[in-house]
Amino acid sequence: MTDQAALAPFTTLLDMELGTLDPQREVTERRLDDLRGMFLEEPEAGDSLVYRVYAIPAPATGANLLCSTTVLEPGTAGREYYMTKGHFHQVRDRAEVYLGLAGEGRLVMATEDGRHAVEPIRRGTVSYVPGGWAHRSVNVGREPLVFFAAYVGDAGHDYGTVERTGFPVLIVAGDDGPEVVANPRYRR
Ligand code: S6P
Ligand code: ZN
Repeated sequence: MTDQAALAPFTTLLDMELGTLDPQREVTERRLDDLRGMFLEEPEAGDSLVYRVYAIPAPATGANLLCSTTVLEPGTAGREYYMTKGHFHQVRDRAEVYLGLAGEGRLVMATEDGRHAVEPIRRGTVSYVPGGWAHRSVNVGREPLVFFAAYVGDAGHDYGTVERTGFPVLIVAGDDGPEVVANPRYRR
């Protein structure tokens, strides 16, 4: 008997504007303190909420899909917009799909050999994150950025590599809106 056989079908109600789930299960909160060292300029206030992840738990096996919504608050630290920590999947070739639900954001992706890509996130965008690409979302708007993600269940998360190297580019607030600039601290 595998986990798969033990899992009965179920439905979750997703609020497409707020990103909340009913029933609510696991919620992970990230505050500015959890993002220390990730912004070029250290934010002053330590306890502001930056994002919440609402998960739909399933067994973390390659036969399952893990799904979640992320609600990323608007705000800036220095010129950088609020963002997620960002990660590679521990099992590097595991892919992910992001479906934009509300707000205005960017999905920043990077490979370990230094290539990068920046895609929009807004209501209706479906972004494919291929295996081997680290991914971080950035809220460039004034409202919460809300998106749904689904990924292969045994992917796992490697936060350490991104913590060491950073991403090749940053998304900063320019005079005419968001700009993509080289990250002076990026180390491959
Ligand atoms: C999981 C997926 C998302 C993120 C979430 C928070 O593979 O990419 O659910 O976990 O957006 O970002 P992070 O980088 O803190 O996990
Ligand atoms: Zn991921």
